[in-house]
Amino acid sequence: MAVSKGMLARVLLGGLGIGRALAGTVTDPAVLDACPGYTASNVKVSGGTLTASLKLAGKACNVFGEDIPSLSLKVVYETVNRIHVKITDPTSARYEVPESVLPRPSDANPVNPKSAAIKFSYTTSPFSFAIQRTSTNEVLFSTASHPIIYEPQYLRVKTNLEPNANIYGLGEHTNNFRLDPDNTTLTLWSRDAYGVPTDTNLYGNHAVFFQHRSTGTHGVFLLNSNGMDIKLTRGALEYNVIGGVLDFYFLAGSQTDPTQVAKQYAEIVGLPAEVPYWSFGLHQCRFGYNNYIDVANVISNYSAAKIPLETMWTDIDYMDRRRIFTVEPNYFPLNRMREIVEYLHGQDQHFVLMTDPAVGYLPDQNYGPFDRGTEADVWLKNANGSAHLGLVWPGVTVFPDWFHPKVQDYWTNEFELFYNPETGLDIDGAWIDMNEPSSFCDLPCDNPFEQAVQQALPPPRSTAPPPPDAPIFVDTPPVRRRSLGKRDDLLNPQYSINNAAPGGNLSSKTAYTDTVHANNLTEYNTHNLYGTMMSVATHNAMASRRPGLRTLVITRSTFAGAGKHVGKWLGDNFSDWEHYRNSIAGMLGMATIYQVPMVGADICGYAEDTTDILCSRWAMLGAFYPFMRNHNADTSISQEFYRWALTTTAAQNVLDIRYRLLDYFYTAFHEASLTGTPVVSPMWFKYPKDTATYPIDLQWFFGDSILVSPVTEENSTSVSIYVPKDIFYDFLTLAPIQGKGTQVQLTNISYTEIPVYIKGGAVLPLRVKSTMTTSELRETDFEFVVAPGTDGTASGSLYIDDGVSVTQKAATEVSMTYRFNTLTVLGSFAFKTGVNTSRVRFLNIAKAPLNVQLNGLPVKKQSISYDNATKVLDVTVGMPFTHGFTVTVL
Ligand SMILES: *[C@@H]1O[C@H](CO)[C@@H](O)[C@H](O)[C@H]1NC(C)=O
Ligand SMILES: *[C@@H]1O[C@H](CO)[C@@H](O)[C@H](O)[C@H]1NC(C)=O
Ligand SMILES: *[C@@H]1O[C@H](CO)[C@@H](O)[C@H](O)[C@H]1NC(C)=O
Ligand SMILES: *[C@@H]1O[C@H](CO)[C@@H](O)[C@H](O)[C@H]1NC(C)=O
Ligand SMILES: *[C@@H]1O[C@H](CO)[C@@H](O)[C@H](O)[C@H]1NC(C)=O
Ligand SMILES: *[C@@H]1O[C@H](CO)[C@@H](O)[C@H](O)[C@H]1NC(C)=O
Ligand SMILES: *[C@@H]1O[C@H](CO)[C@@H](O)[C@H](O)[C@H]1NC(C)=O
Ligand SMILES: *[C@@H]1O[C@H](CO)[C@@H](O)[C@H](O)[C@H]1NC(C)=O
Ligand SMILES: CC(=O)N[C@H]1CO[C@H](CO)[C@@H](O)[C@@H]1O
Repeated sequence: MAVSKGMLARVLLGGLGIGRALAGTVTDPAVLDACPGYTASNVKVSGGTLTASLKLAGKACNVFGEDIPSLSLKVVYETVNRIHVKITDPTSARYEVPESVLPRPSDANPVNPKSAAIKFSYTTSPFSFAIQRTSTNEVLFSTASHPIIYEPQYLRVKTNLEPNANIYGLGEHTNNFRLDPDNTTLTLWSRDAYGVPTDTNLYGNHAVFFQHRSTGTHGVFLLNSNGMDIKLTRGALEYNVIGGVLDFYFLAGSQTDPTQVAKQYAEIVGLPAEVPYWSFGLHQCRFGYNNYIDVANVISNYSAAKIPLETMWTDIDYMDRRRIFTVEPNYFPLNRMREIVEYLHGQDQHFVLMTDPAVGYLPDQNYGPFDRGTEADVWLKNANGSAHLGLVWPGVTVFPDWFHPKVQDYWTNEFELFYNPETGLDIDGAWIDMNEPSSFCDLPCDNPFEQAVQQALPPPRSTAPPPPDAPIFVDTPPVRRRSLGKRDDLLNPQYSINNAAPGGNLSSKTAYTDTVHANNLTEYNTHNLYGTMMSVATHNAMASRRPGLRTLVITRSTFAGAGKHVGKWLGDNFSDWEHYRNSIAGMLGMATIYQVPMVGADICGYAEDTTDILCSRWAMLGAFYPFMRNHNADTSISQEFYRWALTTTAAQNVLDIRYRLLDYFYTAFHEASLTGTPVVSPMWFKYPKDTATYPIDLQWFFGDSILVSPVTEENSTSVSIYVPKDIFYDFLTLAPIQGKGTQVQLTNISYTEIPVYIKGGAVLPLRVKSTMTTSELRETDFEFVVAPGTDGTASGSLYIDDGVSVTQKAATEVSMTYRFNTLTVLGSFAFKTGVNTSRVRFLNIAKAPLNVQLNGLPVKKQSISYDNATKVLDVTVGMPFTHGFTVTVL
């Protein structure tokens, strides 16, 4: 969460209004295009590696500093699908993203360019380069006629784009999933972006885009953590970067399957971490639970409403004066909180607490986390070596320096002390916020102490303390390198990125950009890495508390590669229909493109008041986010799903679907962790030739085959959806729906229903019923639903393991194939599930079968039923799920 009540008006004014006008350098394209660029010489080609020298080709234009006279170019065909193009200044050690933060794939074994799917070509004078698809010579990227500009604090590369180019990515943002190619500026600079306004920089930084054409999909990743504006103007895409080096990865993608480009991107930034099985259950949180009784009552109320609550969360409310690693002794007494955690664990439920990076600056107050960090000297420093002070929830704060060699030990130790199962709060997952890092201090922030008083930080409690001994759960039913040269102006680079923070200053509402880390790197260069580095440290601290167990860590700020360690929520949105809708694009950006698949927005909305209808619709939409959490702000009305009858029913209905699909989705997540295949995808991923799908970001695939098409307008009961030319099946009735490649108007969709279709060609592994916890779900029988595609065949897979261990001793891996009227289920059943295959349902069976065989033997008539209205054939199997089987329909 970003702001307290009193701050809101001011932040909105500063963040969205007067501030913006000052931010952002407007550059005349003609001026930049008139720069001299470079001339290539000394070109050497050896196998899949090309090197060259680049010399300034004319009079320096010095637009935002002095043009660097000579550069080195290195091009490596790293794989058949990836070309690495890197341009550096050989005379200086410019900042580059440290390998410790983002390890690079090796470029030591280049492939033969003749075997590569894409090729690099260049012109010598002026130097420009292009990437083409080898098989078709299609140009994928070309800097022709746009000179490269390379200055100490300004880099510019511009590529031509065809009209109406389909570009996706370059986030984090809340723009449409398909970016407006004619007039969009995307700014990458981590920002505590309350209300996540469109067209501004937000929390995360992922300078990668996928471009899709009916002839194929390719990707471009700029590995650079400095602040930047990426501008899409009619006919071009232009990078304006205020530091670092030009370090591009070009990905061939594929001419037929967009999934390939996602996998190729994962080869660079890393595959996503697996998360515990339970983390796909329902999570509940809010900012503004006043005391331990509130927390206990929410748990009880979910249970009474028969809505399966898997994990209870608590926001900063639990902290003593908002200091991390403390509990408020009267409102959230440790013994009572421990009782709550024990109660949850006793019922196979889970508990997560928020941890912020900023540590209260509290010398001589026996505040261990500050004293121990000071002793270890792990704080981010001002240029003169003193600890840099910010202003966050507890008042004046210091910030951990995630580059410090002792910071991991410090952080792990704090986690072990406070989150100690014996003496503290035994959390199952971690939630990390404010890690841009966010600071409330207004520039110049000369006196944060004074501002702490003005802004009333920490804020006083608004309610009286509860009785210390209130009964709870009474009637509850169970359930790196050197830094930039001195001449760089770390506070005021000449090119101003379009930072939306008040005044546009890079240091606004965050740590000063001239602060330095232990390895001498500056915040100027590494700001965009802060949240991801905290993520890694937190992941490691959790792993150290719970050796061998997978971790669930949910962060706000991310950089490329974050998904390898943590998940992410989409930040402080509003309880309104626009944010309900654009959460889908936000999720697709993270999960499909940036390889951060454990993602979701705050369901029912964070700020402002939701309504029963919005919350019902959002509960259902959010059940198809990978990470499903209801969360809201302290000044909003309560919005737990049980607050309205309508929402209770909507949540029950959709959790029934989500939980039955949980193993299907878990299998998709496992696949993602092995290959980078996205766990959710836009429609064009599945229908890459169908141009009608390219702009769609209100429908998506959850896993490989579940098409979700929510109602999108306020209080409406109808929606116009696109149904591709393919066969689908209604998830609830299982009746076939023949898509014609047209828009279809669905009407009379009640506030407790969401249209969910199965894409033909899938065999879905479902649990036969949903349950109140995911552990109980794991004891529930399976059924298989065979949904034939237009060619009459179907297939699917199922992966099951213990759900919690990093290393698995045994896993069950099953494939399901349906062809020639026979379903074949086979594989390894090494992980003992202890459950049965209850039944198999075959969809779109034209007429009642004469005979059904299980493993070649006839099935008794009473075990077969056929519904000629829906064309569903239901075959009771009732066999232990310990070995393969076949079912044949004759
Ligand atoms: C581009 O977008 C900006 C910001 O939304 C707007 O002010 C401007 O008028 C647009 N320009 C064009 C040519 O559409
Ligand atoms: C729990 O439910 C009771 C009964 O409906 C209600 O009075 C109370 O406000 C609820 N409390 C919370 C924290 O949800
Ligand atoms: C060091 O720099 C900080 C931030 O500019 C300033 O507040 C502080 O007074 C300086 N300390 C000393 C000892 O000069
Ligand atoms: C940005 O803030 C820093 C720190 O207060 C200050 O030194 C610098 O001059 C500011 N830049 C602008 C453009 O206001
Ligand atoms: C950081 O810079 C200081 C001063 O230039 C130098 O003494 C120190 O060794 C450097 N530290 C590292 C880790 O490079
Ligand atoms: C939608 O419904 C909510 C309550 O259910 C109501 O408050 C809101 O005014 C309605 N909106 C419109 C546009 O009718
Ligand atoms: C709308 O659906 C309800 C039940 O879901 C049904 O009773 C009603 O007849 C339907 N109305 C129309 C106009 O189809
Ligand atoms: C289903 O089939 C039975 C037997 O052939 C027939 O009597 C019945 O009318 C059919 N029902 C429908 C809805 O087609
Ligand atoms: C703009 C915003 O709403 N913030 C997050 C909240 O939800 C949207 C969609 O819900 C996400 O895309 C945002 O990142």
